[in-house]
Amino acid sequence: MTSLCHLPRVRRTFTAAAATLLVLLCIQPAQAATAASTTQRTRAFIADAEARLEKLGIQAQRAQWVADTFITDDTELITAQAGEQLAKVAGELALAARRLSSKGLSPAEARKLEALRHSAYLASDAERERLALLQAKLNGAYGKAKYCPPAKAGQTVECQDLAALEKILAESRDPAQLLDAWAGWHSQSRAYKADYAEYIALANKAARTMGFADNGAFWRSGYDMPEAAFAADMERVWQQVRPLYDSLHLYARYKLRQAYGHEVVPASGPIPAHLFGNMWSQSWENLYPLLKPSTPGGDYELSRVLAERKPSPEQMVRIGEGFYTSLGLEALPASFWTRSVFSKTTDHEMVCHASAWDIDTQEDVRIKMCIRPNDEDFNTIHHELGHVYYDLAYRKQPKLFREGANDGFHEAIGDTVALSITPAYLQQLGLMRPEDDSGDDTGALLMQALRKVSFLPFAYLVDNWRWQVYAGKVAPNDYDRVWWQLREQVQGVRRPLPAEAGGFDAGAKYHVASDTSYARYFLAHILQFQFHRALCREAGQTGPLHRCSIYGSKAAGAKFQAMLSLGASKPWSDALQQLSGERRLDASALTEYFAPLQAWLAAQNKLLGAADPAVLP
Ligand code: X8Z
Ligand code: ZN
Repeated sequence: MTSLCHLPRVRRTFTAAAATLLVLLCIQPAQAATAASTTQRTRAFIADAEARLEKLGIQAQRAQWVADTFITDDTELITAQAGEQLAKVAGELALAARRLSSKGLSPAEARKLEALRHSAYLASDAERERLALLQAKLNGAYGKAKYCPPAKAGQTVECQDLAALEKILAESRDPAQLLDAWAGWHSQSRAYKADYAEYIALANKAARTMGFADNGAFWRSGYDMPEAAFAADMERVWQQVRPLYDSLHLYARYKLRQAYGHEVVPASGPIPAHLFGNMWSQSWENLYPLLKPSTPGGDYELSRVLAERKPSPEQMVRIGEGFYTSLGLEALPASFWTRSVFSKTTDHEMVCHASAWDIDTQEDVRIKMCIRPNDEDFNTIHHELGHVYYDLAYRKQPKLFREGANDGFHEAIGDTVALSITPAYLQQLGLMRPEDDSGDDTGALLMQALRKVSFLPFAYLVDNWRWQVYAGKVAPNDYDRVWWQLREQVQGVRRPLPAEAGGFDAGAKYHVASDTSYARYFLAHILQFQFHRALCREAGQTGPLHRCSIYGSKAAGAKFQAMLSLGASKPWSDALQQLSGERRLDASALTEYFAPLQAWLAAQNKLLGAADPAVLP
């Protein structure tokens, strides 16, 4: 039931041979076999499962690739069928694996058996088919949604897709236009709210079959620790970073009030969601021109440079690849360049949300993106390539270990590399003139905070909402109420318009519509700073973390590659320890990275009186 943004590689397969094996393993009395032969049979079961999951997984991946890059009713059905076959077999194997003992197995074999146990299962063919169809329909509905504003007299209706609406949110400073684009997109998801509610009920049923309280509990169980401990860990780390976010929010409010006026931005309480330069107010880099420091050099914007230079999408991806190869990692396979999709097609619908694909879990790796020449996409390219390099690094592992140490690791790899896109590195690429780099780091650090710190509460709350939905604590009529309660409390952002009956604002986010877990990004935003600190150490850099770039460091590359090549063969804390010496999530690397900015924000907020609503401008 987990689908990955880096993609659905659900574990499933079932054939006549597997059925025979199950009969042997599960139905015949265990005592009839000697301990040794039982162990042998369990080993055979694992090997057989791996082979079948690999085959069906590849079929499902190919179908999904076509459905995502070419949305039609037919491709939706084909991908649903492939997904359903995989789900059926993975579920049956999971049930069988749960009846087997790991006694006598090596630690690696026991870990594989444990991985096999981790698939949800619906016994009824009809329900499984429905679940797979709903998943494909929701994904397609999100991908092709468009806002068609009412036509003005004498004009034809011009419908706007998400990319067009995002561009307005990024560039416009007209609150009415921003509000229209925001509301236009958020009104789309109501069309698939009923499908989503039905999907949740079926996914829960599948998770319950496997003994989980609900599908949220199933998701939380995938982190080598008790699920309650995982939720507590997220909360602990969120509290570590909250003061930094609060300072940034305070400073942003002051600047937004200056830009939009007191009527639009309140002196206290949550800020309207349409003003953050991003459809979900999840990353605020487009606010940089409004928030930038007045120090010299604060004027530099990568987006502006890229808009002037107009590199092709492929050229931008080649720059990304160049970073990875500078670390000593391999060049991307030739098929990556011919099979990836870098631009939005105009003759048919596609899902533009960026993703990385590992079609055959060997060398057929690809990315799918609708690349625009701006700062956000430049960073996202490095993010997607991180998935691809992780896939390539663990391709020699057995099938069941060809995964990230956990899904947060997978999301953190490319972001770790992107943390090394420093002013010094941009100058090396010729994307920054030396005279634009004043040596004062405040602007670059603020930009980084607008990407990373602003994101943390959003990443924290998406699955908080979803866990409550899965747990049955929030009925469809309350989806919006609880969504906005969390957004106000955690993010300090409010709905810019009154809520409407039948609304489904959470569904306006890709990962909700496509049922991709989101806690992974919260973990990734903490882990990437832990990885960065460790790799900078390895690269022999002793200066401040935010100035470190590991570009060109073969030592850092080798250390990184050693962790990546483990895949999921070890618990994630072992993988983390191998790289950084740490065994748990810890935001101290993030707070160390932003320490100079935290001091600057505190001084600014004091100077501007931003902390005191009575003296706000
Ligand atoms: O979905 C993504 C990636 C693909 S895994 C582009 N991200 C999240 C989002 O867009 O909401 C990256 C950061 C958060
Ligand atoms: Zn990703």
